[in-house]
Amino acid sequence: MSFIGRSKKFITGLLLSGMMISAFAGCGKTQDESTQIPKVKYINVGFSQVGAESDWRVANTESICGTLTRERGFNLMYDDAQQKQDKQIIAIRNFVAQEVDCIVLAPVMETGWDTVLEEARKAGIPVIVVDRMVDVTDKDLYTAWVGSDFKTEGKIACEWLNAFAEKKEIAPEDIHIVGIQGTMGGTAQIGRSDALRDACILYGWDLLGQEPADYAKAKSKEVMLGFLHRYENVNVVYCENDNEALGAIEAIEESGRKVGTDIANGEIMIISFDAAHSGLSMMLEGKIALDVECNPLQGDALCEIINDVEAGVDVEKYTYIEEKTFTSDDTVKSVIVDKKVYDITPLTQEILDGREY
Ligand code: GYE
Repeated sequence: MSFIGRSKKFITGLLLSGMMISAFAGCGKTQDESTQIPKVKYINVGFSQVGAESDWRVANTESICGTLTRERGFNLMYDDAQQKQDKQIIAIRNFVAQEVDCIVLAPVMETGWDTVLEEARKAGIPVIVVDRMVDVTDKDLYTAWVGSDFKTEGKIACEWLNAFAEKKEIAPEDIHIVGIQGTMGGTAQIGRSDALRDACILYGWDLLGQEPADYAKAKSKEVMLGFLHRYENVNVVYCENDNEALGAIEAIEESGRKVGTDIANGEIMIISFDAAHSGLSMMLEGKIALDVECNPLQGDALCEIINDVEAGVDVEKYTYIEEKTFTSDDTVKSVIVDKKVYDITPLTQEILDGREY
């Protein structure tokens, strides 16, 4: 279905959906620009993003919005759901009403998508899922998915901690660890939290507690202050993203403790995910020991998939984005997860300066 053939309906849709029009005024477009009717045949894409909760999310939005541009043949409608699933469902229904060519969904959580994705399917609109996954009974409700292997990210972090402890001759029962979790029910949280729980059982670490902080710095600081109050012996903090790591560091320092890798002598080690600029800067200061990258630059892969789908070309169902792991401490050079070797790169200023986000 081309956009030109149904522009009248599209205009009506836009006029009816005042709420959506205001939401589209993101992604660097002005409201007027984003609602302008394109004169040439663009691919109309509706993008429902989780929110702007973290540095990762901001980089992800910039990557997708910076790729699905007019110059590349797209007319992008962007909706920020402020971390609310019901807002995402409303956005998808509006995209369907406007008969977009394709819907891109970055779901806040895995469950609860069957009905609305069925509505998109009935309207003949392909749905591409990005970042976290959707847990639906019929996998054909979405055409493709692009994102990261979150469970593997978690396993890399835990294998690193195990190898680090062995090299430093720290007994497993002397590892007193807390987990600061992401938004509950999203694939990133599930994968990373599960990996930690599994490793604690496998290696015999003392898991003091796991609590959610929605990937946000302020909430994480609060959670960490609570942990410090309850568990004087905590010596490792497993933060499920960099913003949480920044909050945990503030809490630790304000309560008079020191962050670092010398956990046998009272320091508290921070493990984090994303490898955003903010997290890696803290690593260069020696405050984050390990940061497993979660690459938010999904725009190019997504652009290719949408073009293929529109051209009727078969696409891969799952596309994983490449990622690295960085450390402030070169004790461990690599780890093996599910028989694959993952290098652990000691971070330098030069590496940080050369990164895109
Ligand atoms: O790690 C976190 C973000 O789902 C991978 O969500 C994403 C996570 C990311 O807010 O920073």
